[in-house]
This record gives sequence, C-alpha cells and structure tokens, in this order.
Amino acid sequence: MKPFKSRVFLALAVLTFVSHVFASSHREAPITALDRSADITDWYAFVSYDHPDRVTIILNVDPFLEPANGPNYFPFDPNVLYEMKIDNNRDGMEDIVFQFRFQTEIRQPGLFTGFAGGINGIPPITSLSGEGSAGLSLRQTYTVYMVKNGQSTCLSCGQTLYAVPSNVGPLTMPNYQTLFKQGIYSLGNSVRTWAGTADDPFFIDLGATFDSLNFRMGVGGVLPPAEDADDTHNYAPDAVAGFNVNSIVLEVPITMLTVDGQLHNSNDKNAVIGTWGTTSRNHITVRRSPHRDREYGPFQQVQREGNPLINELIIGTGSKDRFSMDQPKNDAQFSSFFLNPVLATLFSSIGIPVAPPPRTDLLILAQYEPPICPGCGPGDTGPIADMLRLNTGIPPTPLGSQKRLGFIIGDSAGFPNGRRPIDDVVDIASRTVAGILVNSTLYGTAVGDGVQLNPEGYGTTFPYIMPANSGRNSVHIGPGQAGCAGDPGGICPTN
Ligand SMILES: [Ca+2]
Ligand SMILES: [Ca+2]
Ligand SMILES: [Ca+2]
Repeated sequence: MKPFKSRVFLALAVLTFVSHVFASSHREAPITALDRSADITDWYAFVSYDHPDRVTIILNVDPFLEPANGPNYFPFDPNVLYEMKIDNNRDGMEDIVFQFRFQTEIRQPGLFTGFAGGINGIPPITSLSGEGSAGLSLRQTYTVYMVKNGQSTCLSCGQTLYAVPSNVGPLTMPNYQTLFKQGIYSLGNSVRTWAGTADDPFFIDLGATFDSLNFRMGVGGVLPPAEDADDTHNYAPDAVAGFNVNSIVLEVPITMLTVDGQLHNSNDKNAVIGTWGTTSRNHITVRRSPHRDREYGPFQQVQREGNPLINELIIGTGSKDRFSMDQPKNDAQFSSFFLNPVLATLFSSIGIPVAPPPRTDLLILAQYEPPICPGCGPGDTGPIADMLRLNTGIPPTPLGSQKRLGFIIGDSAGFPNGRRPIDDVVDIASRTVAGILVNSTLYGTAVGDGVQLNPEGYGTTFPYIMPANSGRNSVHIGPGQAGCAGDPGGICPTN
C-alpha cells in the first residue's frame, strides 16, 4: 500500500465519525472501499456548455489511480455493469437507463506490460485501432445500451468503441491528446460518448478534512473574503491533484430524457429530471482456479450516487452500505439523517453558526421542489429520494462566467442544480449543511477548505474532463509543495 493511501486509510479508520464527510465519494462506504472498480467517486449531470439542447452525464469510478502504476494500469471491470439512470416523472424510479459494459483483449500476450511503444520494433501508440495501435496490448472496448419503457436499444452497435487508456508516458504515447480525442464517439441522434482513464476532476484538501476538519484557512476553515471570491487559485493543496480516475461520459439531447420528449422552460416541472449512477455485479461468483471466475445470475447493485452531499455528509457510516445498495425511492428510511445532520453539530462545535433542526431546507436535495423545480407544487415533490436533480430549462452559464459556488451565489446552472466539474462541492455542501439556504446572513459563513479548483483544469467542450495525467511525468501536490497561491513561491501551507 502506498504511503498516501495508507494515510487515507488511517484517516478513514480512525475518524469514522467524519469518514464520509467530504471526500466526494472516494472510498466512502465500507463495501466499496474493498471493491474499488465498482466504487463510484463522482456523479455529474449538467446542460452542455456549448450545446444547450443537450445534457452531459459523467460517471467516475475507481479512485486515486496513481498514473505511474503499471504494467496493467486501470482497465474498467468487465464484470461490473455501469449504469446512468434518469427519473423524468418525479416518482424516484428510473424511466431511462444507459448501460455500459466493457470487454478486455490482450493483443500482445508475450509482452510484459499492457502498453509499449518505441521499443523492440513496436512503434509508439498513436491510435486506438489500426496503424499505430500495435503497442496497445491491453485494449478495452465497450457497449452502450439504452433501456426505455422496457425496451433495450443498442446505441453503440455498428461501430467499435474503444476506451482510452491511461497516459503511460511520452515515449509510449507521444501525443496523448490525440488518443484522448479519438475516444469521442458519435452514436447518432446527437448522442456522444467517451470512456477511459482521465484526470480526476474532483478537488479537496483531504488531509485537512480528515484531520477532524482541521482546515488550513482562517479560523475553523472560514475563508477570508478575498480568497473566497477567488475562483482562479488554490490556497491549500488538492490531495487529488495528479491522480487519475476512470470516467464514462455521455451526452444526449434533452428531448431524449424528458417525459414527453420535448424541451421545456425552467418554470415547467417537466424540465426537471432526477439522475443517479449505479454499479452492479452478478448475484453469484464461482471461483475456478486456475481458470477464470464465472459470474452468474441477475445483477445486484453495489453502489449508487446522486447528490454528493447526501451520500457524504448525511448518511451515518453504519447505514452507508445499505444506502449504497438500496434504491432512491426508499430513501425515506434515511430521512432522520438529514433532518438533523451530524455534520451541522460538528460545525457548531467549532463555532460555525448552523440552522436548528429539523432541517427541512435540505429536502430540496431529496425532493422535487423550488428553487430547482419552480414549477413543482406540493403534489409534485415525489418520495424522498437522493437524486441529482437538473432543471434542463436553465441554460448553461458561459464558461468564463461560471462560479465555483454555483447555485448558492446565483450561478443557477451549478450544483445543486445538477453538478459541473467546476462546482466546489466541498464548500457548497458545507455551507448548505450550515444552513445558507435557510438564512444566508445568519448561516452563510464562508466555510471552505481553500481548494477552489482542479489544478489540471477543465474541459471546455465534450467530454468536459481533462486527459489522464502522465505516468512518467506527473506529480502530486502536498503541503509544503508548490501549487498554491497566497504564499511566497506558491508553496502550499503546512499550518
Ligand atoms: Ca420515474
Ligand atoms: Ca485533478
Ligand atoms: Ca473548496
């Protein structure tokens, strides 16, 4: 186990009371901490910045992929069913499901590594298929199906989709950006897909967070106004910097998702969809050494993610596996967790004013209601269900005008109206739990970890993520190392 992971593991083991607090969903539940390829790290859904008639959905799995970790790097698990689910009639049950399955081939079985180039007569890898792909020994293809009204439709059939491998290094993959772009596939009807290893867009000062909320900024993690207003620099080290993640990205027309197949303005309740991602495995695994395992039986859900907030900040550790494996429509069983969230108590104990329970304001994350669904009346809320709700009638905020604090400061195309890679979920979620939506004057303390952005940047167009970090040449950012503003030499604080 690597030192970094050891530290994370220790923090998880010791600080069980905050173990699920912030870390997006990187190893947050007991079962998925042991089943990393089925571990959903993050779930995003937003109206495409440059196609306001489409929605982009991102399902990220398999946390903390160290880019140098050869020789096999990070294939998707062919035994996992990866799904994106959409509720479009407010009953908390899926109406449309996009299913992804991966297959692995070993094209150079005599080779010691999954990827080679510029060595032993093998040319550098410049293509996912055909000429220039010979060194791509461990190669994955994938299929995409859509299930709607009980009918399963193959969206990928007729072409071969290749997953983009991790960025091994410049000798093996001299123009990785080209491979990244080759992974974009049009499936017809304005549907596009991309799958592969990418930079993890999530950002957080994980070490400070797990040190019992020992943030480095100000007193008790309260950002000074100038820093809080700065969306362009980090003031604390991003613990996820330089790590990769496995990413599945899908872009579909909004008309493919709404209940009646139409576009709606933001005041129409039918503009709002509920979204979540799941991973599942077969009911039975039979071990047959020295032969491969065999998988049998219907799929069983391993994990789900809708809002990063509810999964991470609200559900108690003892209920987390049950939460992971259950359906959103059954989430009323967990309602006590968010009507009186433990995290609010923690904030209160370090001097941050918090709204008193019961916290019915947090129900906007679990039900269809204003302000995310202004067209929803009392009869439209649906069951308490953790889904990332997206009002498809709210146009995307142009790239230069997007704010990391999203919806809570008026950038209404940001979390918790859907979620974009730019959204600073740690800060938004902290402030939401404190009660900023109840009263922004009383409970609007600028809680934050000082990490404001993904140091690897953001994609400006589909697939909106950044290429994987280089195995040979990428670095991480820690306390005392370069990568932060505000200190001489851009050194991240150790305080
Ligand atoms: Ca439904
Ligand atoms: Ca990153
Ligand atoms: Ca932050």
